[in-house]
Amino acid sequence: MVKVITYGTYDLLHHGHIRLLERAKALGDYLIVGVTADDFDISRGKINVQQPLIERIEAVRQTGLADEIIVEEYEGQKIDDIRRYEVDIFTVGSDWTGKFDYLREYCQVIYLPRTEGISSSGIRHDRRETSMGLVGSSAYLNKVARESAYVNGIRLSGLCTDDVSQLAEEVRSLPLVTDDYQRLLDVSDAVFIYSQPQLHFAQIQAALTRGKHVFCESPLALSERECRQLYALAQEKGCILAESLRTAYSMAYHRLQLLVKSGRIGDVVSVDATCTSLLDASKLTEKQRANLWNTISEWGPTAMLPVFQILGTQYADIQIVSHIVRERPLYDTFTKISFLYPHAVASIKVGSGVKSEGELVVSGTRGYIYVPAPWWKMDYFEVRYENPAENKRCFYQLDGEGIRYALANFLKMIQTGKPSLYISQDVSAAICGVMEAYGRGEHLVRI
Ligand code: C2G
Repeated sequence: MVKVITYGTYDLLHHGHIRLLERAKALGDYLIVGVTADDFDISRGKINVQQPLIERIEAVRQTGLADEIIVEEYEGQKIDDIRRYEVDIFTVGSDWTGKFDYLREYCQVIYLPRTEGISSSGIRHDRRETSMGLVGSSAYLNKVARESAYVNGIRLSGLCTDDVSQLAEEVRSLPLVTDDYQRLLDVSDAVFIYSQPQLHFAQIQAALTRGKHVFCESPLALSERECRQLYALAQEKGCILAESLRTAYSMAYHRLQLLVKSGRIGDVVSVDATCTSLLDASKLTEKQRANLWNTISEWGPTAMLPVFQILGTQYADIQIVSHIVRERPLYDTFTKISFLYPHAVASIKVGSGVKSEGELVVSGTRGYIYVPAPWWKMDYFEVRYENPAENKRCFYQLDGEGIRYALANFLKMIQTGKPSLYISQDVSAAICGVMEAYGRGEHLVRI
């Protein structure tokens, strides 16, 4: 019996895939098809896959061409599989010609002519592109513009800003650059908002009112009530409203949460997150200084994310200690917030005028998780125990600081109509609640 093996993502199965499988089957008597796992695709840069693994496996099974289906999960697995299943022939489409010659050591390698004129990325792209407008003046929008190129199905429609001085040429040369927000909405299906926090509520409300989807940097609003009002409006309008906090969409951060929730470090007693980045405001123009976010807005939501997602949003008490250098608008250079829970405590430290170690530590009754700085762009963390021999190191792919994964998830939410599971409305509202308390000077001690 001649055994043949082939591998693929098989996203949005099309006739190009099926023709490949038919010809692969014809090469022998028994065809094994390796379907790539979601993580494996992300690790090799395929972040736009629409269907989860289970759906892609089922689509291949439905063709009736595979005698056996396995999952491809790691780099180099092909060698293991060829030896384990005693494969005679490895085959794959000619777009991979030369890439798998190393397998000739284990079996025959045949590249089959690729079917021209069809591809999963083409189907994704044709699935009604989403035009997305950028809102704000921060240099962060330059990264968003660059990262959006990795997400097929998103097209940048334009920019609404009152100051282009920090924006790169590729942003300034978008089809529409205006300070008229309604004009940007005219040409957009969705907006990415990274403007001043105090503008978020009105900008989100205006976009949703016009049936536009919104991806906005946290905080969505400066009060819990307004935040929930926005989510209610999004639901009423059938639009997506999601937080664009890139950390929430990174594989490493998502897996960290799953490990914690699975009890691997026992009961969590403390979560400590620090985010600092020194800012030299003296180099900024007057306009840039006026558009600066205060530190609690810039870093607070990111630092609060693991606190609220691991310990929940129902803290019993909160204490805020802040170094405030300006009242109107409020500007802090360093803020520490402590949250008291019935059986746990959490603290965040954020600073733009103070430098500290940007680490995240989740402390439990059996062990703890340590994420080195800059934890908010994590691609690695350690699970540590009393006996170091039990320690576990976890590595994950993180390209482009994670912004492309956030954008890919935003697009998926728009296409499926299902809001994000990455940041719940309660977490989003809790963040806004802290911003509200801070703004009112509640629970606040000045240093
Ligand atoms: N294919 C084809 N014609 C197309 C599209 C795809 O012959 N128009 C072939 C590919 O060459 C591949 C298989 O169909 O052999 C599955 O393609 P994809 O799902 O795009 O996955 P890909 O990552 O290209 O698969 O490690 C090997 C790779 O996983 C190969």
